[in-house]
Amino acid sequence: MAIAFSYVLDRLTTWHIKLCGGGGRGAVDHGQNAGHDHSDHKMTLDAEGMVMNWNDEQLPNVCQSLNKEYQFTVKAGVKYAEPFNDTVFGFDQHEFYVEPCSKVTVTFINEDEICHQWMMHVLPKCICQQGMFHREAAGGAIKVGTFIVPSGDKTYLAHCDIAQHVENGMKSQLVVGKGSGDLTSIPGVTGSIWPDQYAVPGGPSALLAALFFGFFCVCFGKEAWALMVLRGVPASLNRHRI
Ligand SMILES: [Cu+2]
Repeated sequence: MAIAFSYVLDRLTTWHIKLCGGGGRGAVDHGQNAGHDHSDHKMTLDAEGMVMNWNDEQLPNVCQSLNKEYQFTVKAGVKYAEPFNDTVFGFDQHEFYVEPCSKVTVTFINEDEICHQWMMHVLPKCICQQGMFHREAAGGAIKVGTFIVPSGDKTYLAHCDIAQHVENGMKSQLVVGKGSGDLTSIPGVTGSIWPDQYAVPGGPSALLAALFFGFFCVCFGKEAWALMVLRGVPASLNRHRI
């Protein structure tokens, strides 16, 4: 029985890794990262993703009682990156404000066909194992998870941890109390540290010349091209005079 259960768990894990890009460019093989062994995390895992280190009851010692409860819905998908330069992946919202000592439930909806995540680090370990709340949803899946925020004012990064997703826009900030300042490169909130460059070879004058040439060709069509050839512009194409 134990062997059968182990085999099923192994197949399910392998399926999940394949489904979510494990082992490739987007690998999140936590078990093999030095110092990041998550094998003892509290975790639910199925074909649609996983929820890790949820907490819906353990308050920090300094919190006398639960302050408030919040319900957020977060959508993930490449279409949410469209309004922002320098991004490829995105969330539909990038800021969340909560009071300290509060319970936060996030419904995470993945609208893409690839796997996405919504996770936070550096939470106190007394209320969250390894200080990390983590959620992953396969393409088209929905995952719900709950955690409790600490008593202090702090701004936390909430992001997708798949390779190149956070670097390309899949990040947001959760502000507890007054927060500790905006994080960098949050789409729609703070500017990018390394904005993409869209330089035109030759500078603005070359761009104006190209636009003028295009306008000229559109307005005069074949006549313009024939005139250029007969006038020797460009000279290398001027073979019709021979
Ligand atoms: Cu992602």
